[in-house]
Amino acid sequence: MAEGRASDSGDRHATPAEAESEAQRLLEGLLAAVDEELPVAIYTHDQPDPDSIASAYALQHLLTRRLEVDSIIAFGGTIGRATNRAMVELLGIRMHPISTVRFDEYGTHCMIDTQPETGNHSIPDDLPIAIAIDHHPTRPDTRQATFTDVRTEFGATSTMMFYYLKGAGLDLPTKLATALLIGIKSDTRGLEREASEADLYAYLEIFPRADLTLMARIESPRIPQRYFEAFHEALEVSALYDGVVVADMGVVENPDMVAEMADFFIPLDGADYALVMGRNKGRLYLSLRTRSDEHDAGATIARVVGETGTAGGHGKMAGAQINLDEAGSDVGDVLRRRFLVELGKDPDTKPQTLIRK
Ligand SMILES: [Mn+2]
Repeated sequence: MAEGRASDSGDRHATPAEAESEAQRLLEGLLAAVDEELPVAIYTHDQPDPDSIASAYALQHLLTRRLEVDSIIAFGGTIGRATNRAMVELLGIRMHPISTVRFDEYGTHCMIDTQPETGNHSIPDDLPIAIAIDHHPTRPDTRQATFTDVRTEFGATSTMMFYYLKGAGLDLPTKLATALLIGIKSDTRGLEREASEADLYAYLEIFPRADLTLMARIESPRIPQRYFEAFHEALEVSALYDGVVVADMGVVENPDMVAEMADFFIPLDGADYALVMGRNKGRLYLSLRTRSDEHDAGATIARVVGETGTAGGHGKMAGAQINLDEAGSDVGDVLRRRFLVELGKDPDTKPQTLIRK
């Protein structure tokens, strides 16, 4: 195994027994980090995905049932993907835009599926974080939360939360079970990507408790027309460079579209990497997917953006953001070239267009 891949699939060996005993051991520390006098705020990363939504919902349930504290779930950016919106609406999960949160009304600030220094959230830098639970690699410079649980051997934070709920002896209400199932399923792409035995076991145990009809409606939502337009644009600008799809979509209506297109391109026959870029509200968003073990997605995208932005992710999927005020107008091209060099490709390769006119 190559160096610098400590976080990827080779390490995903968590067993259900380990996961369960570890959750039991950590549970009291988690609960002790909560100020029971005031409501709790739980923050997901920006453009929350099903795993972050489900795990925030699970943390809310745990705190309600064990401590009887009130809590809110807050997110930055937008809930863009139709399936994520359907998840929130059909499961009745209340999510507050972080811009509406008055931080001083909450006694405990929790981050879930993200960490302080990742740059993929909208939490003020000086906010004291009591609880951070995540499965992405720990940032070397992560500010310490009172309680931190970062374990990269799990394919989903939803899996970690499942074991906390189990460790606390709590039942899984149907909607929460449905949310967690979708969370695990989507972060591991149906248990195929970076899933450990503990993820699989959690999935199997949650499965009979979930509402599968509701899950199907969430996973196959109605799609707005503008989505098809964005799709069309992404196809038109996409190019194939020696096993690498690159698509710079220009301005996108919501940043989630960038990740969605990266997911769309990666199954392409002959492609091992898909990098999609899009601009929204002064920021450039990048999303990388890989099908190869040769380059770790998280480490690669971090090197591509370097000091110019923030990056995060793991073995097979990663994202980054750059502030466009600090970048040149040719930033898309610069990043594309740097990315190809990172992969050991010639940046001057003439690309094939994906769609023949
Ligand atoms: Mn996740």
